[in-house]
Amino acid sequence: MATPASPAAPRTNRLGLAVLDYRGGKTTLCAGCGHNAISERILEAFFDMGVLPERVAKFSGIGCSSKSPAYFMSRSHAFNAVHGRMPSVATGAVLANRTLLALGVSGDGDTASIGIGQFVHLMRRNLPIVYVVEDNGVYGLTKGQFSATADLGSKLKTGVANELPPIDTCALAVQLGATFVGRSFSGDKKQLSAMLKAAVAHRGTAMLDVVSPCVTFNDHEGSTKSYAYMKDHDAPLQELSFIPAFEDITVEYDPGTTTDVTMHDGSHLRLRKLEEGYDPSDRVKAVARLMESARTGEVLTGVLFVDPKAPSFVDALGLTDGPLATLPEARVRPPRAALDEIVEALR
Ligand SMILES: Cc1ncc(C[n+]2csc(CCOP(=O)(O)OP(=O)(O)O)c2C)c(N)n1
Ligand code: SF4
Ligand SMILES: [Mg+2]
Repeated sequence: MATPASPAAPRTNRLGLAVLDYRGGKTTLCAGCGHNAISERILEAFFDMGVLPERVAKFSGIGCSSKSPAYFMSRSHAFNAVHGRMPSVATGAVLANRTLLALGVSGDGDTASIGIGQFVHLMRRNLPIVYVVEDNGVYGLTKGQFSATADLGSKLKTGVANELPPIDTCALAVQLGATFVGRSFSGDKKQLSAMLKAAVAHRGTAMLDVVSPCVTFNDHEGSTKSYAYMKDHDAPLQELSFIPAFEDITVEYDPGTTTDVTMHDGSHLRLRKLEEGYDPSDRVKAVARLMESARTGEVLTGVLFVDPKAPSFVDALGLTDGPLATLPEARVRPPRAALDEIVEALR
């Protein structure tokens, strides 16, 4: 008699961890919400990259999007900040402990409405952080008011039209100096996964604006952040593939149409151009191309800008390698002679 097959062992990553080790609490968001799909892509990216969950610090503000870090990677550190104030909390944490891998999850309201002041300063500092904006064009948590990323003329379910022009978080981030800027769609598994992995490998600010439809308040006809609109207007700039440093480069390479970006850790982000002449290292053209796409109503997705060589904020500040909390007293307290010198100078 044949012996019954034993259940297959779960797939593990290079740390020997299973996907289960990257899971979080059960989601309380609406079924079909784009944010749930983004949570899945985030945990898969960290699993595939073999990042120890305990090395990751998750930061968020307030909103359905900002609740989502509770639904992945329970073993990581987490801080749910005040609405729109996540960047300053994340900045403090990263400066105090540069060994952490920071992940910020925000919403379009949290980032572009109440949090715009914090967002713009984060973008110009090049703090090492993966900053994801889950962009649905509305305040989902407070029942669907327009946010600052809602397109001009976009309609609420009641038929009310938005009369204000949108803030494009990507154009703003590129213009302010962010060193990795991309836009994706919660429904595009392949593109979003590659972009998240490259963002994790990047040592600087990686800002990803991910169109993430709110099925309850903004997925109707007339909305430009709906599944249907994205299906018809998504204009990908490249086909992306990401090869981590620990894998051999086996993907075929066609130099005429492909740009290969080497990330800090030796990983490769491969961009197979779909649009003739698009150069992701040119800030001016990236902003121009985003403005052009806004005019035509298409949603440009892919890596809009990348500069893997710019010094990060922690490098520029010359911080110590270890967490500040672990520094011995002898390194943080000035010696008696130094204090005496200061007191003497003030006499
Ligand atoms: C200081 C402050 N002002 C206003 C609110 C109310 N509020 C909670 S969430 C939210 C908007 C969230 O929108 P978004 O960031 O787009 O997240 P979503 O729910 O759409 O994912 C607002 C205005 C608040 N919690 N705190
Ligand atoms: S209200 Fe909208 S954003 Fe919030 S969980 Fe539901 S679908 Fe998602
Ligand atoms: Mg929103």
